[in-house]
Parts: sequence; structure tokens; C-alpha cells
Amino acid sequence: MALNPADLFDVRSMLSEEERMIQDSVARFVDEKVIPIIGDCFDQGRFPKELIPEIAAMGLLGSSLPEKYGCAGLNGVSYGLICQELERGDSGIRSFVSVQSSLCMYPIYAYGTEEQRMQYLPGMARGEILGCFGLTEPQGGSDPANMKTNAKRDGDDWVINGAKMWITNGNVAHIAIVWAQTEDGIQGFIVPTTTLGFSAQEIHKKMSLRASVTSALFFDNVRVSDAQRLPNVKGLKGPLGCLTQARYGITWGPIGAAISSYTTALEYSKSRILFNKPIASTQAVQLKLADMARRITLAQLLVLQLGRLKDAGNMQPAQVSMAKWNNCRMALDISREARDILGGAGITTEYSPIRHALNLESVITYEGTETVHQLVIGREVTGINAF
Ligand code: TGC
Ligand code: FAD
Repeated sequence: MALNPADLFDVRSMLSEEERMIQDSVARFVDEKVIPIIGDCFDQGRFPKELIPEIAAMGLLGSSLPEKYGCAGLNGVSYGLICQELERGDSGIRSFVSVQSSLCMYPIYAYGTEEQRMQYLPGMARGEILGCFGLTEPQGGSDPANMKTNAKRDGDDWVINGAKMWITNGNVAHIAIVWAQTEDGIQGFIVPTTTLGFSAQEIHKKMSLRASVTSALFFDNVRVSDAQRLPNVKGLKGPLGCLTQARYGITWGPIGAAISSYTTALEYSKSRILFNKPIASTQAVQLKLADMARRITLAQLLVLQLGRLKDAGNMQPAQVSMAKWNNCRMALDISREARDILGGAGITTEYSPIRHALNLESVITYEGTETVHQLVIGREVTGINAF
């Protein structure tokens, strides 16, 4: 029996029936609703906001959180498969879901009060309340401990001043999860974006993630009540705990982008006739395709084990770092190589590889750069902190 070129080790057979069903339904949505429009969205620098109601109706927002809060209560492997399929469409769509789910709903669930959960999570699961996550600052995202944004207590209120940079969903969000220095260490606040003194400025001229909104946020004496503070965490481990959740999704997502690029190059190479034969029949092209299949297979096995560890409650941040590093690098290399196999045709958004390659330049940088994740692994194996 012929093997599936995009799943040579039949990793899908290791999924439960429910996990396969979830993957199939997201795949259908991506094929029918995302792929037909996404090249144009990327060209126009437009985030397709019109897809949000369907994404929400499918239960893809906060999919791992309990049903009590209007969420789907799915396991970690299912969340991974959702990210993989969405990113087969475009990293920007997966980014939207990652930020809403792992960076905004998760901290409200994990660090918030029951009142905050009930106030925000059901509306966020329905896609009616959109969030953004403000951690990175202009002076350097890799070192969030050097945070300048501050929140000062004033009676029952907090007054926030500072700026955040490179914030996904910034200009479409109704609330921002804002991390700020306080006398008591770093704390998180739920800031409605209509609050006086809050402003968001969209970042233009991007060559990457063009179908996603990225913004700078400014806080000029933004006053929020203590009821808007996330009371159950203090210190850098608060935002880093959210990043572990989002990075986990990002270990799966780029596999989708890699599969899209690889299958596009595979099909193209079989029909492109040069020197009287398809280029797929040359050793040079077969070597490239075989190497893509090898790297995709390794990535698929890596994330499935990571997901099973997560679902058993045993996943460690360093394991997430290794998978994020490996899979972003794998997908970036594959999408660039796939672009090359397409020749000149590969430079337009008519075909997916160049769009994926450009998007992956962000994906390999955000949620911890490749170097940051390499140094996390270095620290893990040597016991020496090189940061
Ligand atoms: P360090 O001393 O290592 O840790 C401070 C405290 O945090 C704990 N911790 C973690 N907790 C949960 N998950 C993790 N991954 C954690 N890593 C560390 C740690 O145990 C400690 O806790 P405690 O109780 O002892 O205080 O901190 P450090 O200052 O040395 O920093 C280490 C480093 C460089 C790894 C960290 O700063 C880092 O990860 N930097 C990269 C920052 C980053 O990834 N920013 C991403 C911003 S959000 C984003 O990009 C969204 S893109 C969204 C999209 O569109 O998809
Ligand atoms: P820097 O931290 O200045 O890094 C510059 C270079 O220095 C990198 O190559 C890095 O690897 C290297 N470097 C850093 N430390 C070391 C070291 N110790 N040794 C050797 N080299 C080192 N942030 C949010 O908070 N919320 C978001 O929603 C969000 N969305 C984003 C969306 C996009 C499209 C992008 C591009 C970024 C987004 N980010 C977001 C920010 C992202 O997390 C940061 O860009 C990232 O953490 C890197 O920070 P930086 O850009 O300031 O680079």
C-alpha cells in the first residue's frame, strides 16, 4: 500500500477517533474558507476578521478550557492539531487563535478570579470579546525581566504607564492582558482597550504575517480598578507560564505550513517538464523532497509525544523549547526550499510557499527567538545559565 507522502509514519493512526474528527473538521474549514482568500489577504495586508464567528462556532477559541466557561474542553493534542491545520492555511490565522486562547483566555483562567472567568471567558469563546497580550517592549523582547511598563497603586485603582511593541491583535482587541512592574514584582492586568489613556497603533510595512494585525500599545496614566488585576500570580513566571501554553501550540502550527509548502512543491515538480522530463524525476529534486518528508515526519512524532506528555501533566518548558526550535526551523527551511522548486512561479502568492516562508520569519522570532530556545536547552543540559 502506498504511504501518505505527508504522513509517512502514519502518525494519524496514533490519534484517537475524536482527535481525527477535530483535525478533519478544521482541515475542511481551512480548505473551504481560508485557502481561497488568504493569498489576497496577505497581498492586501488584511486580517480576515470575517472568519472569527465560524472559528468561534467551531469551538477553536480557548478549546482546552472547561465547558463551564463556554469552551470545548479538548485535550492538548487536539489543540495542537487545530494549530497545525490553521497554520496549513496561514500562520496569521493560527496566531489569532493562539493569542486569544493561550495568551488571553488562559491567564484569565489560570490566574484570574472566578468573577473574571465568568465575566470574560464565555464571550471570548464566542469571539465577541477579542484579546491581545502585551509583554514585549521596545527595548528588547527576549529579556522581559527588564520591563519598563509599570503599574502604581492609587487607592483602589492601579495607574499604568509604558509601552508594548509587536502586539498581535492589538488594534482589533477589546481587552489587553498587560504585564507591568509593580512594587510587588510583575503583575498582569485585564485592560479594556476603551480605557482612557490606552492607545494602539498598527504596525505597517510588514513583509511577514501580513494577514494578521500587529500593533504598538501605549499606556498614558491608564487607570484600572484592582478588580482588573489577575491576583493569582506574581513575577515573570506569570507571563512565561502563558508562553509555555502558546509555544506548545506553535510547535504544531509550523508543521501545517511545512506540509502546505512541501505538497505544493511535490505536485508542481511532477508536472513541471524540463529537459523532456518532469523535474520530480531528477535526483536533485527528489533529494530535496525526501529531506522535506524526513523532517516533517520527525516533527510530527516530536509534537505527538509532547502532546501526550502535556495531556499526562508531565510537559516541561524545556521540551516545548526544543520542539519550537526544531519545528520552526524545519518549516522555515522547507518553505524556502519549496519556493526554489517552483522557480519563478514560487515568488508570487499564487502558490503558498513564499507566503509561509515569510510568515515563518516571524514565527521563528516570536514566542522566544530560535537563539533563546537554544539557550534554554543549553541551560537544561549543562545546568549553566548563559542568558
Ligand atoms: P528565569 O529566571 O528563567 O525565570 C523566571 C521565572 O519564570 C519561570 N519560568 C517559566 N515558567 C513557565 N514557563 C516557562 N517557559 C518558564 N521559564 C521560566 C522560572 O521558573 C522562574 O520562576 P520563579 O518562581 O523561580 O520566579 O527568567 P529569565 O529572566 O532568566 O528569562 C529566561 C528567558 C530568556 C528564557 C525568558 O525571559 C524568555 O523566554 N524570553 C523570551 C520572551 C518571549 O518569548 N516573549 C514572547 C512574547 S509573546 C509573543 O511573542 C506572542 S506571539 C503571538 C502570536 O501571534 O502567536
Ligand atoms: P530582541 O530581543 O532584541 O533580539 C534581537 C536578537 O538578539 C535576536 O536574534 C535574539 O535571538 C538575539 N538574542 C537575544 N538574547 C540573546 C543572547 N542572550 N545571546 C545571543 N543572542 C541573543 N510580543 C508580545 O508580547 N505579544 C504579542 O502578541 C506579540 N506578537 C508578535 C507578532 C509578531 C509578528 C512579531 C514579529 C513579534 C511579536 N511579539 C509579541 C514580540 C516577540 O515576542 C519578540 O519580537 C521576540 O520575543 C524578540 O524580541 P525582539 O524583537 O525585541 O528582539
